[in-house]
Amino acid sequence: MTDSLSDKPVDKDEGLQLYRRMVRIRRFEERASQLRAAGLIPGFLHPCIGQEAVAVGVCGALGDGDVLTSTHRGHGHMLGRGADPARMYAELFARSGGYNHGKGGSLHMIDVQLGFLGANGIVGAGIPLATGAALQLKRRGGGSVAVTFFGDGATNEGSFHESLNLASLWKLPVLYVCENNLYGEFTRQDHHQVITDVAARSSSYGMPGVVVDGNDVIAVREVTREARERALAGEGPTLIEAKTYRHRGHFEGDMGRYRPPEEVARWMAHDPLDVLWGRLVKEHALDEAARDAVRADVEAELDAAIAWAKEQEHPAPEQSLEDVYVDSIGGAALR
Ligand SMILES: Cc1ncc(C[n+]2csc(CCOP(=O)(O)OP(=O)(O)O)c2C)c(N)n1
Ligand SMILES: [Mg+2]
Repeated sequence: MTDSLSDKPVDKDEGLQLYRRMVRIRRFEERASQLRAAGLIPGFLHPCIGQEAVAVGVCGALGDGDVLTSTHRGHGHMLGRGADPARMYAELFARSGGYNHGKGGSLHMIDVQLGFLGANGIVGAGIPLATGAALQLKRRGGGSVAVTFFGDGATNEGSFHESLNLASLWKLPVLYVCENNLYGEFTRQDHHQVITDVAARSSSYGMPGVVVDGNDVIAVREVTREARERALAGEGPTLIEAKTYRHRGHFEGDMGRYRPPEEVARWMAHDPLDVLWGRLVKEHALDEAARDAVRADVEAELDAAIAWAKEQEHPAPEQSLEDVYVDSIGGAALR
């Protein structure tokens, strides 16, 4: 198991692009929170605010043919992969223009064209899906990898252990990315597992395990690149543990009061957006005006996305059985 920190200089344009992507995720979710409070979004939202560097760092190291599976906290992963915020908002608003035609919501968003094989409401369920996808990628002759995001809580699921075992045995091109935000719902990590570093679990499966500062987007991108190269070279999977923290509760409406205030304060002071911006200021002398310009740009993009999504219709009742699996007494029918 190794630790990884970024010490290489950051290219200015690349750094700005990564910063912009993180701001887009943060503001997408902050605005979603407001829109939910205003009654536009039915159903749950699990914000990843505070964890943006994992999504952006990992996705920044991937190729076009790579595929990903996500979790219940998946907006950042999907935006990091390049999804259209307008179609995501439409999905959250339960409108036909959404990624799932308004029938899936936050927990089921998918864009196969982007290789984004779906958010997932079942904890740990994306892990075997990515492992299976990696088997298929290998059989097709290589050149691409599968990536799966999951939380610390998910590493107690059988699906995690079974997947890592087979992927290691078969040397599958898959990257296991654990976003260790120190909590599974309302349960602190030391109340649900005795280890501190989830990456230590890699040793049981004979694969490398890497701990990375999950709030340092450059470091995350670096370890992902290395793991991807290893996978493409036929050397098999890597378990990456990104230490991070969610700024908010488990879902919208949970105030997160089970967390010690000093712990929250410590992590808020290590905000992934500020970590990167601090480096850009130090290395490229960027000023507040440059930061404001990025923010204004993202705000305008999200204004347009929300306006478009609000204009979309809800699916008509007669469309209820389209695009879904339907169990009927005579067996399963797929429309
Ligand atoms: C199989 C399964 N068990 C329990 C739940 C309820 N549940 C939803 S999120 C969650 C916590 C997951 O924690 P973690 O994997 O650390 O992800 P995080 O929420 O911290 O991102 C639980 C237990 C579920 N959705 N699926
Ligand atoms: Mg967690």
